[in-house]
Amino acid sequence: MPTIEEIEGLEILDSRGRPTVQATLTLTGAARARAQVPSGASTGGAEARELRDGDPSRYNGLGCRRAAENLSGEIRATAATRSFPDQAAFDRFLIDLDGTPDKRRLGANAILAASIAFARAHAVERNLPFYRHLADVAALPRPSTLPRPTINLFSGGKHAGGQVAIQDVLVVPIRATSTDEALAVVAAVYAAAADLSLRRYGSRALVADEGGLAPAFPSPEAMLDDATTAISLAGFAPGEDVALAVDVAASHFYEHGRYRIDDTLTPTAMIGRIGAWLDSYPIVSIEDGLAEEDWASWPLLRQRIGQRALVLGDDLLTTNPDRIRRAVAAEAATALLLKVNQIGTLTEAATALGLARSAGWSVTVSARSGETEDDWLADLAVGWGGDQIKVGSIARSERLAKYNRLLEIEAETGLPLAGWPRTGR
Ligand code: 2PG
Ligand code: MG
Repeated sequence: MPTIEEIEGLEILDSRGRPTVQATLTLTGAARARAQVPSGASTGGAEARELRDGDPSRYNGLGCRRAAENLSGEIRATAATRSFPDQAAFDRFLIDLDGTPDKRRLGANAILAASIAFARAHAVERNLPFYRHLADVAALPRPSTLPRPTINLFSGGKHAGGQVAIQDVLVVPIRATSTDEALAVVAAVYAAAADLSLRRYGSRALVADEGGLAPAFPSPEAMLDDATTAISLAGFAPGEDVALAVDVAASHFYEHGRYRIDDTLTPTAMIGRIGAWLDSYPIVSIEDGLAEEDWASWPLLRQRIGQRALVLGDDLLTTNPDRIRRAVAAEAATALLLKVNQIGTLTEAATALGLARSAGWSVTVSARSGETEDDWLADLAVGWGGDQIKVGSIARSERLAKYNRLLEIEAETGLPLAGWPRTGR
């Protein structure tokens, strides 16, 4: 293994105009790579902690200069001239150097940037496409499928100023057989939804944080109804050609044991409401249908809908091996939303992936609402055999960078799209 020659951190801006971190890592022999990290808005309570400067006079306290300095300073000083046998050893070094359980000292943002830049530099060194190297990092076979895109259509919750409680309604091109076809299908549904939003709400096609349309829906049901109508208007059969996925993001409207969605619902009533959505709309996946700490209710949700839709955990699991183990034991979910920055290193995220796979779960590899033009997520989703990828809408270049990279990988490999997972595990 080559030694590390240089690591540099830089504060850059994400798609919301908020600071984030970039790392550039050089190996002896000149292999050099950079990585930019994303940042969430509807973050789970158990996520690893980004380091923010807290200086109110700059970016409202959100600056990342200290995180960038930790890369150019302490991490560089300790890692440079050292050789690490593999990704796991480098990530272990970062975790130990930080010394906190949630990576708050050096910053999970700085640590993840270093972890991904290290992986990418080694892919360059090995002269391999990044997705192939990432498969090796996780000890996985060469990829045999590409992840099926699940693409944001309508936004609410924390991504759209809270005009409706649920956060995302996504389009799932279940019949498409290629990324190319999937994107064309979703673009047609998106265009139909934009027309519908104008006619129904007088809302022009201005977009929310992830590129989704965000008219003032009077209720979650109106949002689901309009999404189903848009599928038909675009000429597709709802539930046969194109289905829906919902990120309820219920942690963000959960207070004192109740769900404030419009009415204030008990967990049992919330599960009933979700069950009714599945009866009325072509929904194949429910993400964070319940709050991250409502552990007692998740198994009931799975019993109620698990035969018909994925029970996908985001805030519930935060890509955290301990939480995934607990959820597997409790039969709380059937699918993992994998976001590397929730846990902070590639190695820990690979452990999370392995646990989900051992439980027979499906895996959706996901971007964050605050993204950058970096496209490593596409390589990760391919290399790690993700069943689905969730990047946001089919608008805005921080999203399209990932779709464009998937198109490139598809053209290069000719791999087929992963089938929609069987539910009812
Ligand atoms: C989510 C993500 C992406 P955020 O909740 O799944 O949509 O949002 O990055 O704000 O946590
Ligand atoms: Mg989510």
